[in-house]
Amino acid sequence: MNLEDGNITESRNQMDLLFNKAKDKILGAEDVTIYTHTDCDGITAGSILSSILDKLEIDHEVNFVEINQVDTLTSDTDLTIVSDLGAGQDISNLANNSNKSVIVLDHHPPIRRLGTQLKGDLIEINPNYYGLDGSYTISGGGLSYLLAKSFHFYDLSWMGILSAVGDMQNSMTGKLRGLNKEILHDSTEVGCVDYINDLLLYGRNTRPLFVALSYFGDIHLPLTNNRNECIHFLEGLDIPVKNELGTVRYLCDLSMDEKSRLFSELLKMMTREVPDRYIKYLPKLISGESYEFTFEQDYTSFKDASEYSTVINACGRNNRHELGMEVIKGNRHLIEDELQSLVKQHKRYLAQNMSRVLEEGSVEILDNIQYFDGDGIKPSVVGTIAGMLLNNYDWQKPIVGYTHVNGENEGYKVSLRCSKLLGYDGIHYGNIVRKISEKCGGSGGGHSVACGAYIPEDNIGQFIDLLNNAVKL
Ligand SMILES: [Mn+2]
Repeated sequence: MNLEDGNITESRNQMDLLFNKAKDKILGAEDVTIYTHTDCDGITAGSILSSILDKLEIDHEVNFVEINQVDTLTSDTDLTIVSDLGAGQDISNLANNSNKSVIVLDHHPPIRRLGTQLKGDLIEINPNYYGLDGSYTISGGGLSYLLAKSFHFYDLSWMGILSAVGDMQNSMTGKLRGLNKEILHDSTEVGCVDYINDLLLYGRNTRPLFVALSYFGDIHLPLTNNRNECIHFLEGLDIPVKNELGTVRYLCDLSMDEKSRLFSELLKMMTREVPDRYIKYLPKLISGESYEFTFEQDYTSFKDASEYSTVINACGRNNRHELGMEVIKGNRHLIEDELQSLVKQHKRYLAQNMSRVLEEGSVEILDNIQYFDGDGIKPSVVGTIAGMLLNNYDWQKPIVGYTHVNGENEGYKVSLRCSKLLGYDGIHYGNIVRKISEKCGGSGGGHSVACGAYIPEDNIGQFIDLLNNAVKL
């Protein structure tokens, strides 16, 4: 195994003791309830756990839940597994029954101390207890795979890669790190995953290269949203847009030579656009590792891990988590049509709402941030749309979008996205947003360059002001 530092091996061994305990619990269970998060990582984690239990022929039910539902969850089964959430929430409702067991597999910062026991039997496995940063070393699905590994179900390892990529664990360095590398090792060993160094253009298998290029990066470039310019640019580099048969070419069709020419030109172009202090980070924005599933067909959304995660997110964000799980579990043939129309609708919805914000000029520019009132946009995609808008505006300021949430806790769902370059500056927006949202009577947090919050109705103005003042660059 090729892991970066010695400590990781010791941490891994300590975690393995718990995985073995969890394995015994599962083998002794009559039936199991699974609660997992609603995002790509959570859906994938649920799929791995369900696949384990299928193989063992143990009855189970998978439920997809939001973070704020965790403290009210209950279960009738003798074993409950909570994945990709639970570490940061009160789980005493689940774990206070003396003849029941709970396994928590979460990579988020824990609120309980290591070894905490409640009335029921609790096995809590979390990398943060062992000095490993759960935001990039392993995902919720990754932990679920390590559990599968204790049963020798190595064939599920590709799902651990899908969940890591879906959780953006590779986004800052362009490659998977920490325990994710163990999963990558397993999945290449069994031959279900290939990885190559490639350009980080989204849509390697499904977007014509000139289209992929027009969406590239979170910095505004002469190529941004300009397909004609992209075609000229490629022609200038002697990279044909179509092959001899007249079929349009995708990134995955390019030779290494063509890719390196493209890399150099993009680097030059971006160097002209950014302040000097960012230049050293540019190569990481342009190239990195891409992960492919060997058993999937070329030119489909399932070949590349990041495109696959978009499909799963489309399911999750449209409240069709079970559809995403069936895809991952290999039952795609049963839901092919439904899935296709859902993904199509999802993409159309995103494009329409993005154009609406652009056309209405709703983005307000403040000194240190820019924001838009995304009223009417579904709360689950306001962040996706903010991210899509980023390279149309000033990439040196984070962009914040918010939209109404209905239901019990009326207020706003707020999402922030910014260029990775700002993340390299060392600003952790997830932490800033968490603190400010608490000041405003809400809650929030997340990654350094992608995070969100819930803010009470009347305090949204205060939130925007505080955020604008907090991030003096
Ligand atoms: Mn996760």
